Amino acid sequence: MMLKASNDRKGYLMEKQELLELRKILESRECDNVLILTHKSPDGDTLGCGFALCEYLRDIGKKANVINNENFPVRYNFLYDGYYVQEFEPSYIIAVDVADTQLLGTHLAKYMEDGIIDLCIDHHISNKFFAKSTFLDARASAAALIFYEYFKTIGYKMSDHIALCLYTAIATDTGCFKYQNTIPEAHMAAADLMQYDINFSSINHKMFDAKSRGRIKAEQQVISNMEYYYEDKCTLIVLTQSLMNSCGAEPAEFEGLASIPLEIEGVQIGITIKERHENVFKLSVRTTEEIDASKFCKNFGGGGHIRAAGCEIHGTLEEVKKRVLREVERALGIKNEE
Ligand SMILES: [Mn+2]
Repeated sequence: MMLKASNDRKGYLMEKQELLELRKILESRECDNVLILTHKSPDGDTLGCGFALCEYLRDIGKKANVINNENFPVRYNFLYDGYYVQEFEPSYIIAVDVADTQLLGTHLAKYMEDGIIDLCIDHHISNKFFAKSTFLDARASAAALIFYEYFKTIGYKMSDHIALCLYTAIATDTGCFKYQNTIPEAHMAAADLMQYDINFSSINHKMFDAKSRGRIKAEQQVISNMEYYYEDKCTLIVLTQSLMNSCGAEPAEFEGLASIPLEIEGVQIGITIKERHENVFKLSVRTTEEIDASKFCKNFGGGGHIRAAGCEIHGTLEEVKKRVLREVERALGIKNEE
């Protein structure tokens, strides 16, 4: 089953029929032993969806585990509080919030081959349709919104912990309900989820306000070294391995730094270049409405959302910068006089 992105629906993000199809799958014998895959450098959405789905499956009598390329970040420990690994041989594999098998990470490389993943539930317009079945809603602010609609549609009584997982996922993927991708349904879901016993203000403090000393140090460094281009319409920050090591913070703490370049007034495209390994860089692009970040990253084989996207570029830092800035020039519509 291949479902197209739904972009102009009111009420249900996915059609009720599609969600009932999903129920048929999840309740089937085939789904007795489910392995749930989340994307590398995990965020609140992939983990929130993973642990919500896991709890739901266990609740309806299935066995389920959640795995990730890395150890689950401590930052999100409230999402896997009480989680334990079950013993079983997986009969069905589900990827959540994963647009491309490459995003699973090298430790999960064995799941990248064609035909291994049975089901993908996602909201990235760039989804590669790698799974046998894909439930994609590109309008959803977070993949968790699809799960929220699913639970509501089938009349499943969510636990407080599932509500916490879904709330966290929606809040984080919308930047606390302020990114362009925030649709009315995200607010409506959040309003409903707030009625469960979840400490939403504590979650939001942890996710958006509280920072470790290492994180503050990293911010200091990237801000003081920020580069400005094209009449300050483009800003660029670089996170090298040596900078990250010098801050004494764990990898997950460097997430979200990509929003800093766009905090400068008048900037239309903010770029974060993060060193993965020698000569391998991860690019995170954030844009205002003038520029399509997903289109921008497609030039380098990446993708994502209209205001936030990413890609990987190989080369020395200088080469990568040069290639990226040439593309920025084009995106800003600057004529090259040479
Ligand atoms: Mn997501």
